[in-house]
Amino acid sequence: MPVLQQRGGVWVSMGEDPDLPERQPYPAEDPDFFVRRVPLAQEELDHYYYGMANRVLWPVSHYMMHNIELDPVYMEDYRDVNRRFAEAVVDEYQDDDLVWVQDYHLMLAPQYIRDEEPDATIGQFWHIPWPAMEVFRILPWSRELLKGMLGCDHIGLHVDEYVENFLESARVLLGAEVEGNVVHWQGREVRVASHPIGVEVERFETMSAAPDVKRKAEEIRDDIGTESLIVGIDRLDYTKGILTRLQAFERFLQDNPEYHGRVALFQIATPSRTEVESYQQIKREVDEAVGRINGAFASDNWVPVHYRYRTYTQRELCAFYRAADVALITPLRDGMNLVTQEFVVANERGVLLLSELTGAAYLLPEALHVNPYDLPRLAEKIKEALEMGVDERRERLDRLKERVKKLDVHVWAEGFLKAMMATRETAQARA
Ligand code: GDG
Repeated sequence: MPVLQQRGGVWVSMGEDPDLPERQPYPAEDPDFFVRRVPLAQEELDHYYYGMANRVLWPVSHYMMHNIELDPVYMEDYRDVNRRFAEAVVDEYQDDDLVWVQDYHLMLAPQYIRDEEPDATIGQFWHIPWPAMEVFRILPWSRELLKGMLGCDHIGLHVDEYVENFLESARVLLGAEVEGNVVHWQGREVRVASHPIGVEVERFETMSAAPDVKRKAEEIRDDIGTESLIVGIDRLDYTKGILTRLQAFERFLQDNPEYHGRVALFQIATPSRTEVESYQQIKREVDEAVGRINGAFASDNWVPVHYRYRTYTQRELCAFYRAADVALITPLRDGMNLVTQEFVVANERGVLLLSELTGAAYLLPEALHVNPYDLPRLAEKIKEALEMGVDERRERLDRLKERVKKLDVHVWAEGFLKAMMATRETAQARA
């Protein structure tokens, strides 16, 4: 949104509401850019979005093999919808436009666009992990999907480890020649690079310092009433490690009775992809774990786990970030994890306990890193975080703030667009 507001352009987006117009200036009164919708029927939404994107590509990219549902119908509609996105882009395309494709929902669109506009400058950013080649190749359509993406000139992923996985996939599965970070493909060069995404730092800084947010943070702490507060904020997704986090907290309470009554975990889980069975299942498991822990440990004046299954405004989330002594961020896999960065910007004295299986962990060495599958260690780390001295907290958080500032989302967007423009200049110089 901020990039389009600054530069203008057309946002080609999925249209779920058939009553909305196909093309619309945004905002209506004083437009910065246009929205072009690709309308999807319910069945297409089920197969393309809930099917191929969220039952196939999402779990495979997060190494959640048991959640993959391979149905050829999903792939058929994925092709059709990608083609329609490509048609809409080609329809909007003007010479010298940059085409920036976002994420795993549109792996085939780059090549479809290239077929119609061979000279277009096309880039794609991939927001989730790129798995090891040996995992990606499980997909019956792995080669077709890769070829689709190689219609790009520039492909961005969060960290070098994902870049290496992508390059290896292209080399082994397609037999493509890979030289440094360039894939030579059908007479073209495709550059693959890390572009770690950030948050809107200034916005979160300002929000966190606002009097209403400060007041709300104090209210949260007063309401909960414990000496220490641990906070977890996630979409309710099986990749986010909410269940293992609860199990580790349970173990921590079992091992450390002296903390009973003195610490609480506030877990916000935002409803997400509720049509998908694996999401319904993780919700049931989380509900059950919360009930079990509170049933076993709560007393008349202490609730160990406060659990909310709902969405909050960004200001409210910011108050939770501020209120926390410890942010407990334990995904089983995560491309980056922006909650981490938002906490670092908004908080002033807390400890970041972060899964080493996130993109963020590669970039934030001063966090307390933990393997979320290692429950006993995770339980110990919770104690370590709670007991960390004021000086060490301050020192780590200051370093983390410096790092997160450099990752700002505007820096990310500028960096990606610059890389695409450099590609275009090289191509023009050659022609
Ligand atoms: C994907 C990748 C990568 C959450 N609940 C509410 C709410 N949120 C906001 C958070 C944060 C965002 O949603 C979640 O971002 P994450 O990065 O943590 O996770 P994904 O949604 O899985 O995002 C991830 C990201 O793309 C970017 O490339 O980092 O790895 O999986 O900003 O604050 N926002 C509001 N109410 C909520 O209840 N307003």
